[in-house]
Amino acid sequence: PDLLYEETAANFTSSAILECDYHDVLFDDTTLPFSLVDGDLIEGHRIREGGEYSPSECKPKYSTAIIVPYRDRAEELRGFLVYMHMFLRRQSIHYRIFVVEQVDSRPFNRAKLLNIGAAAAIRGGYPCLVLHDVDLLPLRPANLYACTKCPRHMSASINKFRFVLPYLKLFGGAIAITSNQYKTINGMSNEYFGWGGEDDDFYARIEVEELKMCRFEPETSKYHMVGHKMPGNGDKRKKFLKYEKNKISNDGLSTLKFIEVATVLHPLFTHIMVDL
Ligand code: BGN
Repeated sequence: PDLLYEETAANFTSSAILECDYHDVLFDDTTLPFSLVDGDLIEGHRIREGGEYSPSECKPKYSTAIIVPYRDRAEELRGFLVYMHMFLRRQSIHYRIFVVEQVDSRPFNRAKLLNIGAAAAIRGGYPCLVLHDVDLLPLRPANLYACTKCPRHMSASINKFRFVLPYLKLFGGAIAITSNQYKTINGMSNEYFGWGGEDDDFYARIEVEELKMCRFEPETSKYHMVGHKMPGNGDKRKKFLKYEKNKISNDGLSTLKFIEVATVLHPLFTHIMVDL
């Protein structure tokens, strides 16, 4: 807990009520007790259009934008949204879920979609970003969706990898990073079309800027991966990683160009559709 970074939610400063208590979240590591019923989720549970939630019984200390790059996985997205709202509401944080969908037919560009979502979240005043794959579900309530002082690799322990971290510098899946840190490293590269490598590039940026990454203990970092994510056949992996500082400033948030096709507020998420 002393890792946690104190952030005030800019838009939620209702002064009369007490700050939320994070003790229960951090120390109750039992299995999740909720049932997945959508009706129950939307009605009477104060999730606002666009998939934004803030507890009303206490003042949240953390304000987090969850950004999900997406294309073509409607069933997974549906399950993800229902599960995540149930999971996140129990954490007494203020959050909003942004789904950034690539609508063109070029190979999927996860990192560029994350940049687009991050830029929207930063414009919206969110101090903390969680960059999150749609096929990952957190299994431990103690895995708080808030930023730590260090950029945090949240999904270190995934069933698909038999709950073992495949390599020490793995920095994909689910990441919590402050908006300021994200700006410092100029976000992610826009050039990784197709599967793989963009997360290694992201980690390289963290190293170049000397931001130390961190993780919670493996037990807390457990995730369930839905389906089987594997590199598609036609995907070309980038075989180079960019470590140099000058390249970082030439490729990232500062050079982000895309066409925003539409943005729609759904009951459970903000849907940003883009042509890369
Ligand atoms: C690595 C990928 C990561 C991926 C992990 C886990 C590359 C870089 C090749 C130069 N890295 O191999 O992107 O997150 O596996 O699946 O492909």
